Amino acid sequence: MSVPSLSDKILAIRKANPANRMARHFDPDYFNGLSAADQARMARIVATGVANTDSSMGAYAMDPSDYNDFAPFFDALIRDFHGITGEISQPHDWDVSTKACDLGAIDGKLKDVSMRVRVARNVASFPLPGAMNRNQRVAFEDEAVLAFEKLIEHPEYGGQYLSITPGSKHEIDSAEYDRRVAAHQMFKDMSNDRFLNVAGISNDWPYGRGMYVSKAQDFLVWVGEEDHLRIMSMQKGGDLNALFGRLHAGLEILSKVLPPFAMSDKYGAVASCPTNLGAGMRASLHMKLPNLTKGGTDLEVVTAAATKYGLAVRGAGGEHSAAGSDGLVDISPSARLGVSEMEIMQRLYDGVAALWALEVAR
Ligand code: DAR
Repeated sequence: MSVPSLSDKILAIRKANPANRMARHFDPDYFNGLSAADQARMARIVATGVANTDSSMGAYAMDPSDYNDFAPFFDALIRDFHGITGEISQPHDWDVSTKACDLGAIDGKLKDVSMRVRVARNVASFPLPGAMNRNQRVAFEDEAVLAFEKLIEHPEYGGQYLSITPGSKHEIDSAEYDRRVAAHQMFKDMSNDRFLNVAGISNDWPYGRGMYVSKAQDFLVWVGEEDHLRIMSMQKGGDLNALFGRLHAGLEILSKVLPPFAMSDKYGAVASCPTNLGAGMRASLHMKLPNLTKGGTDLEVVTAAATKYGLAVRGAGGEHSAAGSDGLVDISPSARLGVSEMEIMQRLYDGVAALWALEVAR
């Protein structure tokens, strides 16, 4: 019996798993028309969605050039996920002074929400994490450490770099690593993620991985997670303007001391996953919605309500996690491509106001 070809496998996945966007948009005729070298490249890009048939996206770019080199495939995938039919363009607007967005003004009870906004950035001079070898991961980490030495010169961002690369002069022990993960600062062991494993993104764990954390613990940079960098601002309380302003200023400093970021004219910030293109931003907050989630037992009602306001709902433990028993959920705007940073902040503010009104009305 002949071994099924990659195309045969993907067509079978498309039938059995219609939610797998890679399978939905994979075109065997397009694939067969590629050179052998490009077929091998594309096989790595789609490997995660072939092995994990329950993927929602099912593809990761291996190099910034992939989005151009395989444009027919990626364009269809990106339009599907981001819901864009017309022209794709990525505006940038970080002017936090335009409109006050303080959740505490909606209700005093919203002053204790935990907020986080992050952007994904990759530098153009390295392959994306799925195609890096161990030396490249450590070499990139060394570049990031040099940039952090400059960041530390700014008092509001002063802090330290914590590496989990064996032998690094910034290496922390496993107890400190576990403590930082428990504090929701450091990312979890990537080698446990079946999606990232097949894509090669978690290869060489834990080499080339670490995090920068400011003294105030309100500005962090993950090094070597799903993207080269995840740059984030975090704080309790409802002041979204301060949260976003801190991220923007920190990003500006880093962009001047790091090698140039991989940016696409069409898709904005280049990311490993097509879901993270555009602003490359995920703005989220943890809030308790015990009524809308029936004490955390039911995400259906809150997800349906959130979708109406362009918001996504996750459990507070991150992607693929459940809600807390007190109804604690992670709320974030879904749109990342074709919307500016300030539009994302505004959608989060407006969406939270609407969800809170539904919560207190129950
Ligand atoms: N689980 C993968 C990725 C989905 C998007 N989330 C990211 N990039 N962290 C999937 O294709 O379902």
